[in-house]
Amino acid sequence: MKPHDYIALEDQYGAHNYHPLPVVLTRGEGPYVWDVEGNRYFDFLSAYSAVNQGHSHPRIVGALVDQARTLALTSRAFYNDQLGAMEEAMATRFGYDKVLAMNSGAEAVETALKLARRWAYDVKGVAKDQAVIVVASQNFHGRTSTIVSFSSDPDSYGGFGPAMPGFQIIPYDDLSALDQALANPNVAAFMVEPIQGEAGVFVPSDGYISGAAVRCRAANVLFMADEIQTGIGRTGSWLATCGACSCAGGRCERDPKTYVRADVLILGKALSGGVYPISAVLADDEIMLCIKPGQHGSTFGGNPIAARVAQVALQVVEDEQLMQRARRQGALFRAKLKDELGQHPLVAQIRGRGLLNAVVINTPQDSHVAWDLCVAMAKAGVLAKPTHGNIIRFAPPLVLSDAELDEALARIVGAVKNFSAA
Ligand code: IF1
Repeated sequence: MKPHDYIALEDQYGAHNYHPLPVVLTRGEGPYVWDVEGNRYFDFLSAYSAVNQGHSHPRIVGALVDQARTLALTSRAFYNDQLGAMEEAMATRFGYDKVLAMNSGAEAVETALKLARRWAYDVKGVAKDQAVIVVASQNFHGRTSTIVSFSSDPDSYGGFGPAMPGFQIIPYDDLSALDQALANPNVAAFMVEPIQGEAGVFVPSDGYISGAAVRCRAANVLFMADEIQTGIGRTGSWLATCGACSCAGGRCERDPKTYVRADVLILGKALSGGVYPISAVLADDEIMLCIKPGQHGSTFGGNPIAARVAQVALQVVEDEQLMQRARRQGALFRAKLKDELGQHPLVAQIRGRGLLNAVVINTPQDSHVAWDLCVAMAKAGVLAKPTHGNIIRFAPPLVLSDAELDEALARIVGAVKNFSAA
């Protein structure tokens, strides 16, 4: 079959809820993927930051295959011999009492929202059905009907109403808007992305995240960090909320004034290195034990494969020092890109943290330029995808060598320079 045959097949039998780049992939290894005609690409999307450890990492795949052969699924009607070890590994690494394992990111977000409501009623004493959860505009937390209820993107929420009540949207990166929202005693939680991914890798002002956490604590409101995309090394530290260090939050030895610890931490994506859907919510007992047996769960959540894979996927990040690499190579990437393209007429801005970066293309949002540029980069051997029309995200796996990073950079720069010449 030719590439267009695969594309036609998906087009005919698959729902049309995506508009992929016209590349048909068949194999991946480390930072690379190959298409069905044998062309090799640098993967600068990393499945939206799910493959931080690189494609088909041998240790992670080994754990997956071995556990699949041994015991795949029990349901949570019984104990299994892998889940507790995964919970312990995560709780100690990130510094929380308890872990609740789910599958997709959206499910973990839903879990956090349900936890916040239960905590508001059971601990904070908010009157029945009055709890409010505050979120930021331009957020992306997933696709469920509840989550899209508090999206400010018409593509996400439009035509899917009625909206779930009990949410308030405030501007991102605006502490005085948060102050106003927190004046309402019914507020249960503030949920926020430390860097907004879908919004176009929007990095907030210094002090925004720490300021938000401090304000939430003072108002007896849970500070909930959605680190599904930013966590697990991507931005140069275990968590983006914990700034620029490489320790996990729970073992942080830095200044407690700058060190931010979310009351509820939401993880997904790279928690499995991309080989399996695994997500988790972490919180202390006062919050997590608000949910009692029978009140929340999932057939697959916390299954033995997931539990085993997550342990190895986290260990790989530590053993291969992926957060240190993301921090160092991210700085190199932005510096070299600014050097080569900073003055280029197509480039409006280069921004990001660690290896979560974006280039804002100097065209209106509804122009095809960023898309066409991604097609040109694909032809040059680098895969990336536009978001919001004119922003291109650059988020490679965290396992590139410096030479590979340079090669990918040369291809990106070449594609941009030739593109404008064309
Ligand atoms: C798609 C974006 C990225 C997320 C944060 C929760 C979720 C996501 C911060 C939900 C998921 C994905 C989903 C993916 C596109 C992608 C994305 F462009 F839409 F925003 F990465 F930037 N919180 N993000 O980023 O996790 O349920 O998908 O496991 O195709 O919708 P999920």
